[in-house]
Amino acid sequence: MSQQVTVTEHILLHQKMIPGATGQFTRLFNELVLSAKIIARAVNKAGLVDVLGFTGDINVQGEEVKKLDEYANRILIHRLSRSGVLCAMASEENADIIEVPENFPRGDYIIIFDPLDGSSNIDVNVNIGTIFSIFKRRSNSDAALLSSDVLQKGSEQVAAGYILYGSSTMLIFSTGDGVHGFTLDPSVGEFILSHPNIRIPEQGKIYSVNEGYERYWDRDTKKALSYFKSPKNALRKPYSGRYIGSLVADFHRNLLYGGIFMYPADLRDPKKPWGKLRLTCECNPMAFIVEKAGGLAIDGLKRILDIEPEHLHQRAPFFCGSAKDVQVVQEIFEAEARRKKKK
Ligand code: FBP
Repeated sequence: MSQQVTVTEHILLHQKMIPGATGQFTRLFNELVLSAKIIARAVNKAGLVDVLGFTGDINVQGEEVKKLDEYANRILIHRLSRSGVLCAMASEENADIIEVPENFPRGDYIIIFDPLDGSSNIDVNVNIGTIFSIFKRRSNSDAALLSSDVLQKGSEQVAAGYILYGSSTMLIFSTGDGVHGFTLDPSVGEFILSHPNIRIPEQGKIYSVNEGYERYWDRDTKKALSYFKSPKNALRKPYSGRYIGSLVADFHRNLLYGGIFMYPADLRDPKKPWGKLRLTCECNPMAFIVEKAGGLAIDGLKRILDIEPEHLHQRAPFFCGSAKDVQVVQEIFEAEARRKKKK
């Protein structure tokens, strides 16, 4: 029987490699893994229990809240509070920073999460996921927590990843040294290492974007799309278009096959010309993963992980995937920026 490595073993091995490690991270990760198993159980039998449809509430994003989204959010907050190593949490579903209840010990870690990504696909049994981003507080542990502790640049993440609830449940993450994939074996209830050291192909062959919004895009974004659809691109044939509408699912496919995911800025609402995806709980963790796997993530011009967040629910244009594909997009945006400068 091949050597089966569980995620807990993997994290303990990682902990051994960190001088002065306290075990705090392992305890946090154990609660995250337990939350994933509980949410996966609800997702797997969603059609049989009352977790489909809406709760009737509207969240801080102005979106109708899905029951499974609310359930996943509750499970994560409940379990993570009990890790005893957090000083704060933040969720896509909560307007403000979530305090750790007084009656639980606290630590120096901060976790930001999107409890259930791909909410438009929840009720139709299409892949959805949970996305997480982990930081260490910067201010002194004895002092009051500062918003700058939570609003750190993505490059300061100590770990990030996602859980994909699909034909199988997978956990993909990085603590900085490589990207690793674990598959949940329901028969033993353990996440087993199935995809060690994932590397995204340098050259992609797939583009993922909601072309339904093309009319609202700027000229650079349209130019980028026509590059991927042109037989004159580096691939010498049009890329294949794939769009599931769940960031985790589209990202995961491109991570393994190579390609580019794009959620560009658009002018549907001129007051909000920066696209849909949230910098702190969607773009930053996915950018961390793709970079550790050899890819790139930009907002058109700037590296996503270098963006200084101004507020918790800030949105950013997102171009992410195989290095050569993202570089093409960056060159198009930079050429336009140079042209404008010359004017
Ligand atoms: P949620 O986290 O609310 O699901 O929003 C994010 C998301 O669903 C992404 O997973 C996906 O890539 C995108 O929105 C789909 O948006 P659109 O329907 O506009 O293409």
